Amino acid sequence: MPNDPSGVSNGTRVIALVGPAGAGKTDLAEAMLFASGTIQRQGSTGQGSSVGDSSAEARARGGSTELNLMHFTYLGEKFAIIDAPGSIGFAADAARAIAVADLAIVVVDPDPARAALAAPALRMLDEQGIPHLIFVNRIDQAHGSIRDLLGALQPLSVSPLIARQIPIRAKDGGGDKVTGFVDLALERAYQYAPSGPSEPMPIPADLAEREASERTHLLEQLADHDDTLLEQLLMDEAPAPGTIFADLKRETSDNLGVSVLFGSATHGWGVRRLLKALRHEAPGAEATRRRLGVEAPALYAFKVSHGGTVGRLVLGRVLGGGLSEGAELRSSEGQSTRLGTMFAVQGDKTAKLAKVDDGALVAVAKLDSVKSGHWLSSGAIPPPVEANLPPRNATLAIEPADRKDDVKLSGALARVIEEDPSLALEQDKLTHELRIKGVNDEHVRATLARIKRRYGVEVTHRAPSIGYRESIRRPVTQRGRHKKQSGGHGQFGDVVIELTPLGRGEGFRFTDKISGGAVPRQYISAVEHGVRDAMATGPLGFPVVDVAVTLTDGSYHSVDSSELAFRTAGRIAMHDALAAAAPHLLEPVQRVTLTCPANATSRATSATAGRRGQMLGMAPRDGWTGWDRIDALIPESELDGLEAELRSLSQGLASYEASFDHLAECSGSQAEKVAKSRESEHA
Ligand SMILES: Nc1nc2c(ncn2[C@@H]2O[C@H](COP(=O)(O)OP(=O)(O)OP(=O)(O)O)[C@@H](O)[C@H]2O)c(=O)[nH]1
Ligand SMILES: [Mg+2]
Repeated sequence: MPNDPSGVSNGTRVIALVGPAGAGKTDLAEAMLFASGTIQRQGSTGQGSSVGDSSAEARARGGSTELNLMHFTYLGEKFAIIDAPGSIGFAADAARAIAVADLAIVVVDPDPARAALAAPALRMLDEQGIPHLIFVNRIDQAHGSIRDLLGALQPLSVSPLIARQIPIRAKDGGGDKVTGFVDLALERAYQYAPSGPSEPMPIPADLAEREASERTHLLEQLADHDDTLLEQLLMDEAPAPGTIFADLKRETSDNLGVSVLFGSATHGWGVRRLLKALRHEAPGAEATRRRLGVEAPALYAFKVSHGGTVGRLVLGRVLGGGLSEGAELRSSEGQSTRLGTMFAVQGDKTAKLAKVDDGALVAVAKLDSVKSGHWLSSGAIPPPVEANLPPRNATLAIEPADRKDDVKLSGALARVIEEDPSLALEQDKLTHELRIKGVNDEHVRATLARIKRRYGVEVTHRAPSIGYRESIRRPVTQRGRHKKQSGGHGQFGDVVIELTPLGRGEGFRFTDKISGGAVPRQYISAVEHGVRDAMATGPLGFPVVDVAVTLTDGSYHSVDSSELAFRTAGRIAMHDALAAAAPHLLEPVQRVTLTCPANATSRATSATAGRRGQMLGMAPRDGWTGWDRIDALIPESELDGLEAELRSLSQGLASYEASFDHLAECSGSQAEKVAKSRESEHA
């Protein structure tokens, strides 16, 4: 994509809006569409009138539940927006799209106490090397100082933050409010207008001194990466505006510094200044093409959507050159694929396109073999794109409310799972439960609501059964006899087994020590079958593990013995042996790795202890300043609600990953509770 001499690019630049839930990303997208003249009225998410968040789930929640795609032209420059959901449960939806954006705007709240909420977004952008700015939104509600906010944000960022504006304040009743800003690069002041562009004004006299010192600081920050500017500053020469803007552009595109601007999405304040910054400073598709290693015109599929009226659409970004409908491309899987009908996306609206520009976001129909995360290319397939997907902390056992909907439900599940990489489905081997796994409870419930709305399938759900097991304490020798005389042909099987406990995790062992043909060869495996039958449900009602059975003796009848008779004898022997062998309950214990900001660590530790957790260790989180990592073992039955508890004690920031570690003996009141609920289930 050629850049013209003004440094302005010709393709479409993609801007991702990221940051904490409720910071105002979707409203900022709306404000950008309005300020650029793309829409005639500015709606808002608060009133359910925005271009973004058009889905029923997002409207009901009052926050984004999936990414929103939009595009606009500002002063002849083309832009596309990826508006990401901030809430952790829904954030994965935009992860792949953000990874291929040219620039991200981290939208934050002005309250310094809420700065930490921006940590995950800043961290992800730094790790993936995605150029970014910070936009401090809700400046209409700002009470603290921007300096304090920057102080709280700086430790979360690898690169220095560059304050680009200082607020102009006016007394307002008891406190004061922000009524405009001084732009430090331009050295101009603006007063916010109730609607429409801010108006130029002289720099207020009482701000002159602060302006001068903040501007000097900004220039010194730039001089860290510009020796010529450094010399000019040392010589007390005033740098040319062109130098300053070129440096600011480089700071952003090379991830040397993070510019911070502020304003208000709902009032449209500071939005035009932000658009100008994008126009002059946002890197274009060419830089992203290089970052991702794209060598020929290609399409990266960042999401599959089944939500619209046009059926299955692949949402993607074009890089490395424009593409036309019908173009012959190769997929990551090596298949040759023709580009289907293409659409531009504006919220929930789509418009057909015959060809797309370099850099554009596009929705493509009839790409059935293309999945989210795949590349399509006219040349070499670029390397896989790394995206940041959260762990799945919530599981629900589900079934259709109406049995007739079984097939409909599997179809619906396949679609929502194809759309959302943070969902997964599993069938539990023991309980045969169908389980849906998602990031958190809210995420899974929103998915079930979507299934009902779109596909008309009502789903009932409950907490998944815990995989309890049982084992024994005492060795036992036991005879099992099955004898039936009913008229003609009878049934006869007779075995003696020794049942002994094994070590944890050793499973099951069956040994045949029959000598002299007490049990004929051909019936031995039937005896083992019978033993296994009895192990499926032990005396406490759960599958039996970690036992050894030795077949030592028995007898047979030349006419009446059969496989079935010996299988029954084996089952009887094992059933009685288990009951006599001091059975006990085993519960699954998960190894849990928990991460949280350090100010929440002690509360997270007590939450762990309160759930019968055993602490394994605690250390600073690798590479995350001000965060801790806790390792613990927690019984699976205690994990229910942990995710919600952690979030509530950490402003929504703490999270955990868990995986099965071992089965542990469970006794006392805990075991009684489990046995009781098992009994009532059986009743
Ligand atoms: N006062 C004020 N309210 C705002 C401003 N920007 C957004 N809001 C309100 O804040 C609420 C959340 O805004 P959204 O744009 O939905 O927030 P978001 O960042 O998209 O949130 P998620 O989609 O959940 O990540 C809405 O009620 C907005 O109307 C602002 O500048 N000032
Ligand atoms: Mg939103």
